[in-house]
Parts: sequence; C-alpha cells; structure tokens
Amino acid sequence: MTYQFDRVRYNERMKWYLHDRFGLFLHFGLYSIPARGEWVRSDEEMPEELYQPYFDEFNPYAFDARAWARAAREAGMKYAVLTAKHHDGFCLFDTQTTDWKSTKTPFGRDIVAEFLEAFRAEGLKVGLYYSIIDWHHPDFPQYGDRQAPLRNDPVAGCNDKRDFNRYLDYMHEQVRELCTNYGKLDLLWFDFAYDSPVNGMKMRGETWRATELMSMVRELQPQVITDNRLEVSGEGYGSLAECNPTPYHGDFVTPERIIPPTGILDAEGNPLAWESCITMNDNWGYCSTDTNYKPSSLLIHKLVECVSKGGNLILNVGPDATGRFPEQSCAILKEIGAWMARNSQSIYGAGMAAGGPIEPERPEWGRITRNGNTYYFHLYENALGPVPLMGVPKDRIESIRLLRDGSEVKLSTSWTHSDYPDIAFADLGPSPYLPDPVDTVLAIKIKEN
Ligand code: H79
Repeated sequence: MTYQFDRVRYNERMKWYLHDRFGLFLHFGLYSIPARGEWVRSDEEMPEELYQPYFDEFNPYAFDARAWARAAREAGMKYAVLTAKHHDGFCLFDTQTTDWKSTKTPFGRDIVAEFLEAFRAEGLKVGLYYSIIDWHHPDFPQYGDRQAPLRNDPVAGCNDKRDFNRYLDYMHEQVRELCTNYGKLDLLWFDFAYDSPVNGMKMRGETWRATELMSMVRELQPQVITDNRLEVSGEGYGSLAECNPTPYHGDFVTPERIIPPTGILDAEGNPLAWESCITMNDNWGYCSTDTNYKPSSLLIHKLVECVSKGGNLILNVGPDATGRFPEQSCAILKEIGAWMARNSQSIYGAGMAAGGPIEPERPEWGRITRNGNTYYFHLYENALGPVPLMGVPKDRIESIRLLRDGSEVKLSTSWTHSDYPDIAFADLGPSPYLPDPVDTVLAIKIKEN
C-alpha cells in the first residue's frame, strides 16, 4: 500500500513521520563528562585507559527522562531519537553482549528504557540512534583516531587478529536486543556507512551485512522506519534516490548540518522524505566551551525552511554529565515552543507549496508551507505597505487569518496596487506591520477549483 503525501509516495508506516516534521535528537554518553563533543576519544586519540575513567565515574544523578520528554513536547517536537550507542561503543541500555554499558557504571540504570517510557508517556514517537562503528570493541578494526582505523579496513584485509565478522555478530545482536526488549520502536537511526579516505574501500551496505540486519529489524519491528545510513552518509542520497533500492535503503535521507538547497528528489523527479539533523551550537555531544548557540528565531526559520522544501528537522540537545539539558538549550526549546503553540498548524501535516517538482525559488519576503488548500505565508520582512501574495490565485481566496491569533486579514483595496490587478495584497494594518517577523504567519485558504 502506498501513501501519498506531498506527492511523496511512501508506506503507511511513514505517515506519522511525514506529518510530524519536527523531532529531538539526543546525544548522551560518557563523552558528556569530558564535555568536548562526542568525537573526543577519536579527536584526542585517547587510548582506552584514558577513556575508562569516564565509565568508572558515570553518574548523571539529575537525569530525569520525564523532564526531557516534557521539554520536547513543550517545544512542539513530535518524536525523539536517543543515542543508544555512539561511536565510542558505550551502551545506554542493558545489553547482554558487553559490560560497557550504563547499567555497569555507578549510575546503574537502563537509560534507553527510561527514555522510551517517558517519551511515549508524553505522546511522542520514539527512536534510537545506533552507531554501526565501534571504537571500543576489540574486533572492530580501528583504534580511536580518525585515520588509523582505515589503515586496517576490514575490506582491505586486517593486519592483526581482529575478526570483523565477530564484531558484526555482536553489533547485530545488540540491534536484536533493542528491537526485542523495549517494545515498539518507531524509528531506528543507523550511523554511518562511509568510504575509506585512506584506501577508498567502501564501508557500506553489505560490509555491515546490511541485508541480514534489515531483515531482522523488519521481522522484529514491522512498523519501524529507518534512515539511509547503512549505505550512505553525505555522498549521495542512497539507492532509494537512485530508484534502484537495496533491501536496506532506509526510508528517509539524512542531510547532516545542512538543509538541502532544493529539497530532495529521486532520479525520476519524485520528492523523497528527508530529515535535516541540526545542532543548536556546534556539537552533538555536550561541549562546555561551545556557547555558539543559534538564536531560536533562526532555528524556527530553519524548521519552516525544511517543511517548505518537503523535509523534517531533527534538532539536537546534548545533555551534560549531570543528565540535564544545557540552560541555553532549554531556553531555545521554550522559545520554539512558544512559537509552535501559536503556529504549529503551518508545520504539522504541512509540506511544500509547489505544485510540481520542488521550486528552488523562494519568495523574497519569507517562505511558504502548505497543507492541502491552505497556504501558510511565513513573513520575515516588512512589505512597504500591504503584502503581495505572490502565487496565490486572487479570485480563489476564501479567507486569510493571522495564525498566531486567528484574526481576520483583509485584502487591500488601495489604489496603489492598481498596476497589479492579478496579485492579491494582504492588508496587515498600520505600521509596524510585522512587530515580530518570526511570528507573522498568514493562513490563506483557497477554494477548490
Ligand atoms: O552523531 C553525530 C555525529 O557524531 C555523527 N553523525 C551525527 C548525527 C557523525 N559521525 N561521523 N560523522 C558524523 C562524519 C564524520 C566523517 C569523517 Fe571520516 C570522520 C570524515 C573523516 C573522519 C568516516 C571516518 C569517514 C572517514 C573516516
């Protein structure tokens, strides 16, 4: 069965995802203690002995999954994805495959289980991020820095006693546990396949026994949706976009720290589902010195931009070593939440306005999202007087409302527009027309043709 949304053809199980549009990414783990980002072990080429102390002291005493879930819901987020395991191999769940897990630290708790329970209770869809690479496992052919592992690529032939298949058994078993022991998962976010920059070998797809992995996932979690990173991350959109899907192609494309300038089409010109993953500052994992937070107004613009191009936004928070969200992250979530409380109709269930293939052009004054017959004009800029509603059929306008308070907006009848008889102008009243540029969204209802 196919589901048609925004001219994106997908399975029923993608329906919630295409509707919900806005999610929370959570990067939490041992790296929250050194607080220099989630790549710290690799970046600083830390041997195991230097990383082990973080495991020995891991005790995020203020961790409260319900507080996280409330913050996400109040921000208007509809789903959340937590790092069950990042590249450092540390498991936030009670796996039987290793002791390198939260339940063996002083904290002693299954963070994945608490996360899932709390977020489900707040009505959010739940997802788990799982890194297929592993800097901790003795059979994973790498050591921890960015380049050394690739001298020892499994596909290039190991130069020591490491048995890559043994690692794959372990990795598959962990995914099996996650898909078996934690109830229904809505989303799995695998990270990440890549090309070796050293020898060019492809650490993609079947290198990870991806067909076998996905058929297990499908069997255990028939409704789950997955990202496309068993085959790509960064270079290209994957086999679904090439219209030649592998068994492990995944359901959505995952542009990282970028919003695709023209949205994403497959080789036949059909829009694909995609999700930009974006950080609030410049790190995924908590970084105590990184105060380079984007203003909430910009992040709201980015959410609108994603939806206007037919995509989702998943915005990251990296909780600190006590288990709390950083203060700036909380403030940003609150500000976004205030906007969503007023304007989320322009986000949920909405998509791009264009009728045909995605139009890369955007209006000069803002962006447009659309849900069926309602167009949402997000005004970022004062017009010099009434706002020209470019692209809206003038004689089919049924109503215009200011979304934030539901108030009627009338069409302008000013003589100054008589040179543009085909364009409707919305009269937002006397100056200042846009007291808060971010919060001025017009809902324009169009009559059926
Ligand atoms: O979890 C966040 C990041 O830590 C993770 N994805 C998001 C969601 C991420 N891991 N890696 N990357 C993003 C990109 C890294 C690419 C490179 Fe490399 C690392 C280029 C060079 C070193 C991978 C390894 C490709 C070549 C070697």
